[in-house]
Amino acid sequence: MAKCKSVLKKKNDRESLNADICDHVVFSLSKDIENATERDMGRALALSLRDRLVERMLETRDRYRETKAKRMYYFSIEYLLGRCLGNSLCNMEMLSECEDMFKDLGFDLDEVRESERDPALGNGGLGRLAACFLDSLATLDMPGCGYGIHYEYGLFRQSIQDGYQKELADYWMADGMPLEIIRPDQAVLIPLYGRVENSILPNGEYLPMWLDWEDIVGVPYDIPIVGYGGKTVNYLRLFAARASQNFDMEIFNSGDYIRAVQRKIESEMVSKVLYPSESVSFGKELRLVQEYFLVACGLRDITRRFSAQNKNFEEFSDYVAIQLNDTHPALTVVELMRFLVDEKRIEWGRAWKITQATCAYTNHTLLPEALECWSVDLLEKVLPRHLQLIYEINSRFLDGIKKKYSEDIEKIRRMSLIEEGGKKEVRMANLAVIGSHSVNGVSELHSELVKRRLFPDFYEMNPEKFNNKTNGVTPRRWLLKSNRPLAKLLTDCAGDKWITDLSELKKIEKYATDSEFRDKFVAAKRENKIILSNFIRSTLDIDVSPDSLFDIHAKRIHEYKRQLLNVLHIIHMYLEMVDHGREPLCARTFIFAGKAAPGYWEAKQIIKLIHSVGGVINKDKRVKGLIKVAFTPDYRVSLAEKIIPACDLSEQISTAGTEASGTGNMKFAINGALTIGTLDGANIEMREEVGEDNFYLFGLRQDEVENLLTTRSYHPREIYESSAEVREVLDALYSNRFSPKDPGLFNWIVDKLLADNEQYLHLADFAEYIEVQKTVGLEYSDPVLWNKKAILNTARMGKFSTDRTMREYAEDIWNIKALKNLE
Ligand code: 26V
Repeated sequence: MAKCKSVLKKKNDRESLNADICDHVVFSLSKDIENATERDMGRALALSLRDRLVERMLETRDRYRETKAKRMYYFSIEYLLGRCLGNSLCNMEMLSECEDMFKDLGFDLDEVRESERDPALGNGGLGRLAACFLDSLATLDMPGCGYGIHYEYGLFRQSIQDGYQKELADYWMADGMPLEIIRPDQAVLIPLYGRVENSILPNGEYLPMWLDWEDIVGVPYDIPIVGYGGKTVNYLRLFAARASQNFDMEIFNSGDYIRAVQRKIESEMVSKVLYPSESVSFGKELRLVQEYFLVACGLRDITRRFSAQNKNFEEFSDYVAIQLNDTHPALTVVELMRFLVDEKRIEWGRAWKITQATCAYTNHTLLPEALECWSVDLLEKVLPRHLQLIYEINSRFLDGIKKKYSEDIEKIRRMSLIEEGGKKEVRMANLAVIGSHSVNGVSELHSELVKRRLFPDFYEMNPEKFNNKTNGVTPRRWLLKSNRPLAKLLTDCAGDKWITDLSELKKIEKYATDSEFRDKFVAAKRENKIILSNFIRSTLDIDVSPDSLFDIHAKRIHEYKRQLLNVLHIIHMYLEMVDHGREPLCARTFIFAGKAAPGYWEAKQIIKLIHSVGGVINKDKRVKGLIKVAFTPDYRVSLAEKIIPACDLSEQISTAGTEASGTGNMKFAINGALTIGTLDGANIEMREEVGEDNFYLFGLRQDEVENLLTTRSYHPREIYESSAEVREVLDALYSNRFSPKDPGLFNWIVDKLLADNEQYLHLADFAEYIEVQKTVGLEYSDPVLWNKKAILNTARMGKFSTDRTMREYAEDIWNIKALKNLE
């Protein structure tokens, strides 16, 4: 526990804030206060907020320094922050006050907030998890900061033309980012390319020298991360690539000015754009350079901070923990070895122990195509010294295995860092495992599969390394800020402790059958549904009724997430109605949202399918408006904040054993949606918590899936032959009912679903999915029953706060402690 020595000068009362905003309008924006627009006021507010955050950030830094606290650095190639202004105001407990103040000044703060661009520096779950972690660390007063890349272009924006996804560039910084702080004085120099010269010192010591490298500069940009209550402000440090001064020297020498500037521009390419996740990106030189850039900038920053307080690198891991968010920053293991061995001249065995004690690795996917490998040739070109080190690490590691397991050649081949087939490649996952003291998965099932399916040999050798850390989400952004009607109701009935202790919501269990509470709960949901209906009407020109069941599937488009299964159900409902005259048990609005990787053809076709099916159903008079389908484009954090609070039924229907955890599933349930889902990822633990009566379960279990696939005994054509429902749906697709102008467009889907051993077993789960969906319709028609279940979902999701997740990492992996500001 530390005592705060600095006195905060900036006060949060209305008068001080008002004065600061006016000052910023004049002195930062150079405008007269009378002529300030809404946008100017928004910027001035952000700058005034920044002043307050900076003060607290300096205080937090002093607190950590003075206590010589061990710090955790989260290394992640992606962060999906979402808008920062509202969230920071909310955590500073200034949001309502600012809203009132803006209203008095004649402005609408909601509109100002709507105009902020989302920094979309991530693809999906992995990046958003990192952002939730940072929020929780700051809220828990823990010394934990994020390191990443300051991409100029974030994840592409998605527009829809004629039902097809079109990608647009995301220049998120167009209006500047008022909250960030650029720190050119802390820039670091990163070498790349070149060659290694092996020399021997007179004393016989081997001295490798990395020569003729090119260098780029990493310039840090800090985004303050304020914890709830405003006491602790950590930061996310993002590095932007800049050309080094050495280029200017070359310009002077060579006289070829334009070519030299060209090279300057090329070196700044490193942080130009975030890669959208898809397997084809492996092998791309620029991506490898990005990964190294993050690691090298991060480690230089950390070692510099460490050196300022402690000269003895033998003690490094007593003060520093580094969490590798998937394998993207796995080169940390090699870069830290290079630093300790080459620069600090620490003996190899000691250096390896320090590296392992510092690093820990989280796996986020089981999909084999997503496991990173880098070709030896590319590594040799970009990072020649690192390749040497990788060989050395591997050879010592394999020596150990040989000693332990003598001559099990197959085992040695599997565990080697080098894949020897055809083109030699380095397996980044193996590197991350052996260079870390902890390897974790992100849900109980996933962590079991990490041990059994991904790394059985490593698990056998070091079972103590492997552990589970079930994901969570931050209740601040995903309930307090994004669902204010529900948040208010919860606070009114259970007090406000839930904001930092989500398990407090257990207190509302007793209201599950209380009609007064239920009415208010329903009213809050309805308010959110009206907002979303209006949004859908105004952006898509689709009329949806807030009284219908909102059935929502929002996540990246991928075959394993089975948006196709959802569409098959919609088609089934439609055919039931128009071909058989059987009306659904309740009116439903199917809402989809999600981006497809630009190179993932099937996923893009699924987006087209959703639009085509929606196009036919939405305008078919026979449906009488009982089924509606809407695809809300450009899914991103700010859109998720609109969609999730309005959901009745959350689709979490991946094939068992494919979704590592999911975090959208948690956001929906906390906001009072019921889940229809498989026993996959964190669904399993959610169902345990909310109770099996309050979760719509269907589908094969992971072991059944594995059995079908490994014995190659899944023959979907048999299902087609024996099930009239399946036949009708697939025949409708094949007969161009949803693609009259484009015959054959969706035939590939039918062919794929009917192919032997179709990987995601869509048809195997179809019948049960349809059945359980019927139960959903039936129960939605009974509001007392439905809302009891919905209330119990909100009440029992306490486990899935990232506050719990972060406490577990802090205790079991990082060994870091909370350091409160006691003022
Ligand atoms: C997926 C794919 C699929 C196609 C081939 C290339 C490729 C590359 C990467 C990925 C997934 C990236 C890792 C990721 O985002 N995993 C997600 O992490 C979340 C946070 O732990 C977790 O909730 C999700 O289940 C998991 O998919």
